[in-house]
Formats: sequence, C-alpha cells, structure tokens
Amino acid sequence: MNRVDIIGAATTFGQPRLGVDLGPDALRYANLINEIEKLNIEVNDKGNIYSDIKVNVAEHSQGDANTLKNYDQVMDFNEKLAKSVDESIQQGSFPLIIGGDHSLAIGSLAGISSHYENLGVIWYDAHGDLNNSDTSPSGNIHGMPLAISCGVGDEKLVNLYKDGPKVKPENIVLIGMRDLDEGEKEYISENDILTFTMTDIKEKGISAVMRESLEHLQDKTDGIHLSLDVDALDPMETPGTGTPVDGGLSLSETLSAMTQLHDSNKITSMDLVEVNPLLDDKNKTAQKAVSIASAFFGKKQK
Ligand code: Z70
Ligand code: MN
Ligand code: MN
Ligand code: MN
Repeated sequence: MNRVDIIGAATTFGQPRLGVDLGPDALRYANLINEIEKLNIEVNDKGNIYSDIKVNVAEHSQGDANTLKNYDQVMDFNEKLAKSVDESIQQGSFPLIIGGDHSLAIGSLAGISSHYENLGVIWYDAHGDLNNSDTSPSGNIHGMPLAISCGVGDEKLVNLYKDGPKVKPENIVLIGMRDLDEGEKEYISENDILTFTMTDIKEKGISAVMRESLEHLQDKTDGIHLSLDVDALDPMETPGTGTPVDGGLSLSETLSAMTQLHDSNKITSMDLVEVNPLLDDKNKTAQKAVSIASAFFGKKQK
C-alpha cells in the first residue's frame, strides 16, 4: 500500500466503559501517524467520526441484556463510518480505522464490502463478537459486529449502508479466542468457522497459525480485512481496554503475526480497536497498538 487513510472511529456506544471514544486521539498521541510515515507510506488523517446523538453519561448503556444498548447511536455512527471507509477505498487508499469500541466493525465492514465479492476477515480478538440480541449476555453491541456482518441479528443493523450480509462465515478466521459465549460456540461450529483459540496458538505457534489462516483465505477471497481488538493481547501488555481476559497473546507474537500479514500482501483494510486511555497506564496500550500497526505496515523487527 502506498497511501493510508486514518479514520478515527470515536465511538463508545457498543459497550459501557466510557473513554474508548478517546482511543483514536490516544493512538495519535502515541505517534501513530509519524510511525507509519517513516515506512515511506503517505498518511492522510481524516480526523474523527462521532455520532450526532451525544453521549449522556447518566443514560449511557442502560437497559438489560435483551436490549441492544445505545441502538440509535450505533446505527447513526456506523452509517457515517461506512461512507467514509467506502470513499477511502474508492480513492485508492488503504483504510485504517482506529477505535473506538468494536461495534465500529459493523460500519467498516459495510463500507468495505461493496468493493469485494468475497471479502475475507481475520478477527484477532479474545472474543468472537458473534452474539445477537438473543445470545448476548450483555446487550453490548460490540459483542455482535461479526454476527451482524454475517447477516445474523437486528434487521436494520444487518442491512446498514448496503442491503444484505457483508461477509460469509467460511471467509472468516478467528485468532486469539479465549472468551466465547455458548451461542457463539454454536454459531462457530454450525458454520464451520476456522478458529484458533489460545490453546491452539500455544500448541502450533503463532507463525503456523498465521500461515494456516492465510492459506485458508487467500484462494477464495478477493480481499482480506484485519480486525484487531487490543484485548487479543494479554492484559499485562494492553491493560487499557474495557474487557481484558487473562492468558492472551504477547506483543512479540503479535508483532511477528503482523509481519507475516505484511509480507503476504493480502490485507486490504484494518481496524485497530478497543484502546481505552481512561483505563490505561500512561498510554502504554496505545503505544503497543502503534507498534502493532508499524509491524503491519512493514517495520522490521530488529
Ligand atoms: C461478550 C459480550 C466483547 C469485545 C468484549 C464480550 C464481547 N462476549 N467484545 N470486548 N471487543 O458481551 O457479548
Ligand atoms: Mn472485539
Ligand atoms: Mn475483545
Ligand atoms: Mn512493504
């Protein structure tokens, strides 16, 4: 890629922990743009997208597990994000969507999908984000974007920006899984989604996992989106995130995974999500996320 568009997805509406909407600026303060420019890539920072519906702190994420929390905000936000992502691809740029909570993937995948017949997705996360309002234990939409993108869940979210499913389950690979809900496990096995849990990664090693992931996707897809949730890493590495889960990937494993993806030349867009500076230790999580992005864009590990 020669030109990267940074799209700040300043949303907190997919989950209850306020501050994840400050993630895009935390990444900028950790020098994201300069670090990518150093790799001889032209970077165009498109600024932040916000929902027009403002956050009311007292009312944020109210409701029970059967409601889709902050539904109107999530809809409104993702419509705008999808448009921006679509325009970046039309203009020949690589979209790097920086979040923001993972509900933003509803919009990023919607914007990307019109450019590909068979979009592949690598979901690098502790979680599957494959819930719907019936299976969700929380009602938090950041636990649902991959299911919604596959056409499962609320009709308006499924048809957001462009009618119909955006991704086919057979074109998805899940990496880093260690906190899957029962309904998600059922969806994964019913649809035969290639899944690498932390146990699998420890057995095979990250480089075999990345190689198998690329082999699974490269012949049947015409583009591959990487959606990277920083909670895929161990909380010792990335404490500044809303739902840390012990037993995660190390930074060094993730850097080598990113180098493999870079060298494959197959990845056509990326989300970098769930950085919450209000939960962080001196912006350490954003700094690690910048290292991850740098490796992905071709920085060599010395
Ligand atoms: C849980 C749910 C989740 C991200 C946490 C958690 C989902 N499965 N997603 N952090 N990014 O509420 O659906
Ligand atoms: Mn996630
Ligand atoms: Mn997660
Ligand atoms: Mn290169």
